Amino acid sequence: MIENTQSLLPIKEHLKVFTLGVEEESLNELDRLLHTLGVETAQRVMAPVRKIVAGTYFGTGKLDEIREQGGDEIDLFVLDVELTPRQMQNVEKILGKPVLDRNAIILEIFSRHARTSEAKTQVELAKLQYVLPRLAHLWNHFERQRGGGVGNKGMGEKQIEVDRRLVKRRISILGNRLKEIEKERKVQRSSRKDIMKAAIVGYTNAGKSTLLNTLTESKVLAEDKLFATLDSTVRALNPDSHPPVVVIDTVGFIQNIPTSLIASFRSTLEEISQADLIVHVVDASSEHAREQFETTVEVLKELKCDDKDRIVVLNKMDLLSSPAQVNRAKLVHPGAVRISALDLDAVKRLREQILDYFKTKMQVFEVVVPYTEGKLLAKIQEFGSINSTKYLEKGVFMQVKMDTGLAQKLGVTRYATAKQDD
Ligand SMILES: Nc1nc2c(ncn2[C@@H]2O[C@H](COP(=O)(O)OP(=O)(O)OP(=O)(O)O)[C@@H](O)[C@H]2O)c(=O)[nH]1
Ligand SMILES: [Mg+2]
Repeated sequence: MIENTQSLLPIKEHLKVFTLGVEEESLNELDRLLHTLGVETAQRVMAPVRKIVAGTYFGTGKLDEIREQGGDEIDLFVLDVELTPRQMQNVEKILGKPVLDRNAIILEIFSRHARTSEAKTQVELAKLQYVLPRLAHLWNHFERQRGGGVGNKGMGEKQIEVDRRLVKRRISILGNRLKEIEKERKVQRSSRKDIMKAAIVGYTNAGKSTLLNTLTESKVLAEDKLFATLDSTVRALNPDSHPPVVVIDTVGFIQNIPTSLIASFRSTLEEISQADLIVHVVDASSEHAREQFETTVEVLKELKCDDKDRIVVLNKMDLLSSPAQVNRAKLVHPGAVRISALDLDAVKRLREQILDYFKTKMQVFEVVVPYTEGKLLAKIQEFGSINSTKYLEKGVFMQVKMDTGLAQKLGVTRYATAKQDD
């Protein structure tokens, strides 16, 4: 039975991988994804496809060529496209070696990096959903890993049937577990519903976790790895601010992200849709800063979060040396805040900008809270900035600056007649 720990890649030291892609930038990224898995590409070929061949994606002539070029030394072919189960099986027959696609590589990275039980459940589910329709041919990879030979064919087919049933059962267990986790998350989220939230989003490796760490003085794992973060961490802005603001670190995006992954990470990604403000971090030092910026914008659109207020941050500015590089970075998004997440002063400026954003969303209200309404009084004091307080016969009169949405929820609806400063 395949488990989360079961690698989709053949287990072998110094695995020799041949990558085949249709687009240069994406193929380079595939090499980086493989590098994250500790695998270096031995050979690579770019072969733009004018018309996708239904059964094999690439033309069979091209595939024959690739097999010849790869020769005996190749252990695995990775195609930088999304292959249907049937295509994968057909291509494997032609190439005579194990074949994986881009989605399998991303899934493998996710499964190795998952740490929290939520992330582990989400990834295992996505992985099994990927494996199920491909079990017949992946089974051979797994069987080799188990150490046994492939055995006699009849036995193999029986075993595949058993595995298929086990995988289906496991998918349903994981689905239920995820529903439970989602419920818990909802409870956690509702306890934060009155607090202002800024979600840090962006392409993988942009520096999101590093920025969260400097903004909130925490120690979330930040690494030079693709998809180092798979779960969302919530931290209060530090030093504490008024209004209180929490910052949320999120899983990074990548082009052509497998849709099953997006679906199983729904509850994690939902943190973004609950946020008031999106802090979109871009790695300004990447050659592909603009494409990565656009991919993130696209994914935000898919998550229906594109209408949210946003601050764009060009990060890693410390790595740009020439004015030409700086100018190129600026073009990614004129008006972006330029920082290095490692530079405390720059991060402090960004912090001010985030706070200013929340302050502009606030209005000055006047309210008289009866002495019997202790809870309401406490909420107003916690989330608002009190300009003045008077103790009247009917209750406490306050002139308070607070978020208009929250004020409405609390039933504080009268705007102050004379606008006041802080
Ligand atoms: N020089 C420099 N390096 C940075 C900066 N910000 C982040 N890094 C480095 O970039 C790498 C990736 O940073 P992370 O914070 O893990 O990136 P992330 O966006 O959280 O990545 P994922 O969680 O994988 O999506 C780490 O090695 C960081 O030390 C910066 O402003 N300057
Ligand atoms: Mg991270």
